Amino acid sequence: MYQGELNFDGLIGPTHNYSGLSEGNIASSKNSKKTSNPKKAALQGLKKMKLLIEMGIPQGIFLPHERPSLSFLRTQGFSGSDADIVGSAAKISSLLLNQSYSASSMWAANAATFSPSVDCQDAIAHITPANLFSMQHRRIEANFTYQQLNLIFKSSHFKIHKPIKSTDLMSDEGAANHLRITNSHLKKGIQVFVYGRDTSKESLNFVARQSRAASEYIANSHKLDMKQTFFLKQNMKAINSGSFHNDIVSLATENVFIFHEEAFEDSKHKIQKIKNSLKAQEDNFFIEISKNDIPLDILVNSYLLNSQLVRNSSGDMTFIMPTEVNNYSECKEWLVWIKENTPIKDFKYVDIKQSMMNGGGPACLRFKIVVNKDEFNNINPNFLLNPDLIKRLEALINNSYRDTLEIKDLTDPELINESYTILDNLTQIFKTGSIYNFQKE
Ligand code: SUG
Repeated sequence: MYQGELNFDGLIGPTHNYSGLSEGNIASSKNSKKTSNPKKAALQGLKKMKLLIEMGIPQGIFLPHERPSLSFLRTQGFSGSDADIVGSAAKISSLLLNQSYSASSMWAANAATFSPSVDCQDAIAHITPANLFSMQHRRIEANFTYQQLNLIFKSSHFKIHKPIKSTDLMSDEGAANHLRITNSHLKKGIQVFVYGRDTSKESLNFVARQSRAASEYIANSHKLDMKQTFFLKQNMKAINSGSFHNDIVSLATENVFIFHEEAFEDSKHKIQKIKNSLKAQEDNFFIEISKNDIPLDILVNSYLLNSQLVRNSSGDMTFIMPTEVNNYSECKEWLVWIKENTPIKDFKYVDIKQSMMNGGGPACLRFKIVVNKDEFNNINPNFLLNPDLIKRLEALINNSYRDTLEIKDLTDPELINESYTILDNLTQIFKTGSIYNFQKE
């Protein structure tokens, strides 16, 4: 029976496209209106999941959300048949149509925030789905994420909260702005919440997506020990350089915490406070990347820290990075130093270019949790990847996903049924019964 880290990746949906919907996300803007390849995207994502399984780390999977979201378009005033709704949205507002088609639920790091039971004062694991208030195309993910979490995690062992009510002051983007430092996964840890703004407005070039009030709300409702909980503010420079989530400029796994010098405001002082609270424990690796070694813009372009850092079977750590890291000599030099001076001894590179072009690296694609054996037993096994499920998913993707999707294709009424048929097949493979609106109507 397993205990420790496992990850849930979002299966990339059949409508993956480049609409340029995320202001402040440099890759999303740069690749706006390019042609996407949903088939390649989904296979690349699956291949990354297989790598984790090969390393002995169980891998979970989230189903794609219903796209197009006709219920969202209805709330915007469109009505009639499915084709009427899409047709009139296409005429009146291509932005609304594109939002309704976004496959952004693939970035599971934004699905929710997780606190393992060992950190929570009521000794139960807590999960809060993100309300994703800041971006309209992402805000529509929250309800289905809540439903799906309830399908996967048994309520006897996991407390699934409702997403925080969406307001400007309560803006939550999930685990992408949350870190946990501990000597080993199942020991009590320190939780660090990273937020972009204290108030509803702040003078930035880009949106600061996570609000402090939302982070505090989650820390309280997860019943965390406040002596072991910290709140760090993102440095404005980091947000303005394109770090729209903190997981582009820092990461933590067990006793390794890596962060860029310019990731946080008042960094030296705040990090020292975290270090002090760890005093009694030995062997912590707090690794600061200086701007002289890797300037912020190179860190953001390479996605070096949007990587998965996992404990491997030999007891060392493996760093799973996007292949793009190889394009930057600064990153390569830093990796040489890392290998010599830290427990990170093994490097693996994954090609997830289709997701990267929308600003989603390896860490964005996964929702990391830590469970004990009893909790692992209370996860719905239908959502855990195994060789048979991989084969069935590969067959479905190869047979029914498109290999090109242009933005103008989103106006094609045929795409509605095509997407829903694939989702319907997925519910059969995952044995969920009817979970999408189109299956209930
Ligand atoms: O929210 N991109 C996502 C990328 C999320 C990355 N997640 C983490 N850093 N954890 C976002 O900006 C682009 C959609 C488009 O342009 O079509 C998008 O939503």
